[in-house]
Amino acid sequence: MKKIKTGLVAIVGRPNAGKSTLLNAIIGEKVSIISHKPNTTRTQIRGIYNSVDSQIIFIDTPGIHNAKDRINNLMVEKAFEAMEMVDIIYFLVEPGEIKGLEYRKIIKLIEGKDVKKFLVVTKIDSFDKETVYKTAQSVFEDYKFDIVIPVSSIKNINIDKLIEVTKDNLDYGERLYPEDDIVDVGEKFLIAEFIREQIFELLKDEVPYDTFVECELIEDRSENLMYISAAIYVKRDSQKAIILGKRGSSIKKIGQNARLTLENFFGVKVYLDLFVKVKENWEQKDEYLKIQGIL
Ligand SMILES: Nc1nc2c(ncn2[C@@H]2O[C@H](COP(=O)(O)OP(=O)(O)O)[C@@H](O)[C@H]2O)c(=O)[nH]1
Ligand SMILES: [Mg+2]
Repeated sequence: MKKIKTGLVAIVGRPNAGKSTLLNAIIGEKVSIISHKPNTTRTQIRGIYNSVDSQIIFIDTPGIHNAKDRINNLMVEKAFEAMEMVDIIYFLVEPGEIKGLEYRKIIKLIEGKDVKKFLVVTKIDSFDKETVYKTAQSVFEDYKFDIVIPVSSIKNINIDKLIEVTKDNLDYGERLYPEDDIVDVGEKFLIAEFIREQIFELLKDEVPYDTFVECELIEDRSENLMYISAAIYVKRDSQKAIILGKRGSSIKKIGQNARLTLENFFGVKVYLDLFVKVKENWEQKDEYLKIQGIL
């Protein structure tokens, strides 16, 4: 059998640093949801990169931030857990990012880990070279990373290079997943995430944070048509009204957008049925956190 490079990489960094977007750029498909709001990713998402000479498992994590409530605490724990078992840590920093408490926390955490560490400066398409360089230099002063690499996930700059350098830093091993797998989460989880992404995209304030989605049913209605039903959970009646929108306009938009993402991903037509359910204090109940992979 041909020898291949294998390993695990954790992608860490502050909320909004560009972690999920980088994972998608590496995998070449949307496997992790993205939004301009911080803390969209709630649990570890594993994307699997496959090539003839490698299989690398990338773990996208919730951003490390100062958690105040239970759900946020669990999210931060997931990010820490991810760092425990990997071969390489990518620390993502946005150019010009302020070195806050979270930044210090991550630096401190990675200092103690006996793994390779890459400093990945993100979003270089929208910053000038000077800012990118200064950011890299200033972070490097705090910690001597093994590799420093500036990238743009959106403009696909240096992504191939990042993968190459990653391979160089991994050992030979065996494939853990079939070669055509790109994620290690189930379809239902992924579908729920794609719907949740639209809620984060389209709704304001605290509603997205008080929401979770459970995909209840998937049925292949024909070779080219997939039926999906999913429930959107909120905490209060007033939030249900917001999700629905005037004469159902809001939920319709969420459904339309999510359907496009789903059709793109699965390559078939999708019929998507969405419901809204009110479940007060769902974040206190383990069964609801388990559905979301947080517990
Ligand atoms: N211009 C630019 N924006 C990016 C890039 N990568 C991510 N973003 C944006 O940064 C925001 C946060 O990205 P996301 O991947 O969700 O960050 P995460 O919280 O670290 O997972 C989103 O609005 C992305 O579109 C990039 O390479 N270039
Ligand atoms: Mg994310």
